[in-house]
Amino acid sequence: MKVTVISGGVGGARFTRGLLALLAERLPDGGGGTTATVTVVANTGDDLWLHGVRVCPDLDTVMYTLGGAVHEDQGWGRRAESSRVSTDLASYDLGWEWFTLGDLDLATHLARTQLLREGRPLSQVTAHLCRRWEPGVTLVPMTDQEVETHVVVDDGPTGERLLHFEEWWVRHRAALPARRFVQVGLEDAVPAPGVLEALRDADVVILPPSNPVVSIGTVLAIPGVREAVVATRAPVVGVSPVIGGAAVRGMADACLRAIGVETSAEAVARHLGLRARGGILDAWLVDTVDATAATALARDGWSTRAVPTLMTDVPTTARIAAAALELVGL
Ligand code: FO1
Repeated sequence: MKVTVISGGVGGARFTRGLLALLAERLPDGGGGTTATVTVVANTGDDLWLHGVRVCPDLDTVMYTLGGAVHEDQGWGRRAESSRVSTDLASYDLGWEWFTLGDLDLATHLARTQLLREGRPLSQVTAHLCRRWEPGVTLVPMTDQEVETHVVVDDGPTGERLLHFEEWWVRHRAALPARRFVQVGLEDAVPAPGVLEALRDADVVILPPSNPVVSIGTVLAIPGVREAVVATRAPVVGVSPVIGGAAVRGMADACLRAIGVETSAEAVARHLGLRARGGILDAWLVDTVDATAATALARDGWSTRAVPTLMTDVPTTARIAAAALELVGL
């Protein structure tokens, strides 16, 4: 079975961890893993240059989470991390106190930057880093080109200014009202090698509970990707990142507000759209508290179901993944 997941950071990584546990149970390879092949197409719009190194938050969150090295409470960065280097950099009055790199994490960024400087594309660099972490999936950036999400915020009564997504998200906790999001570099971007094939050849395409705007939306904005999702023969099923009118993680509601979408399981589904009517989804899994959303969507031709969707631990997440697959007959 070929599964393709379109992922942001924490939500997508945790979902995929549960999915792998489910697949190991259903399609065991005899060594604790699975004969199924999972490709994760990850958002790289959060990426940035800092202290001369390339930081790829969502790629690293998936790699560390599936590689067993993630700082579990944070959902990003390394377990058992330290911050001697970032503290010392601050003594040079360099860096931002609101976004720091851990010492071990810095090794990943130095390795990635060295390989990039040798002329290797990000997809090959990511494959190299994954040889160490063995995430159990093929982890592919959405594109090998630099595409960075920036946020347009008010600047005085008439002006507006552009902030890198990480500054808006981490420094300002998404509290500055966002007028819109801009993917800087999008016009020169093409899908990374393997992305379109993973969507075309999949037996199922899953949209995990990642941020539908700045994570899923950014991946879909890469020229050719959305079209590949619409065209795939595989069923496309999504898991709502909104439970009971609130974003489960992060400040997805601030992103939804910026694009005029209500923070509800039903509104996010309709925003992504039913494939039969020009959208990208065939099915949408919502939480039990949003059963009315499931009913409303079902009335409009959606394949939906309401189950507990809070990813509290791996076995629970495996059950969520099973419900998502079941929704599309797998
Ligand atoms: N998030 C924070 O809230 N504070 C940080 O200092 C921070 C540092 C950081 C370094 C590397 C990295 O890969 C991620 C980091 N993040 C930090 C998380 C990051 O904002 C998120 O992973 C995503 O970009 C948003 O989903």
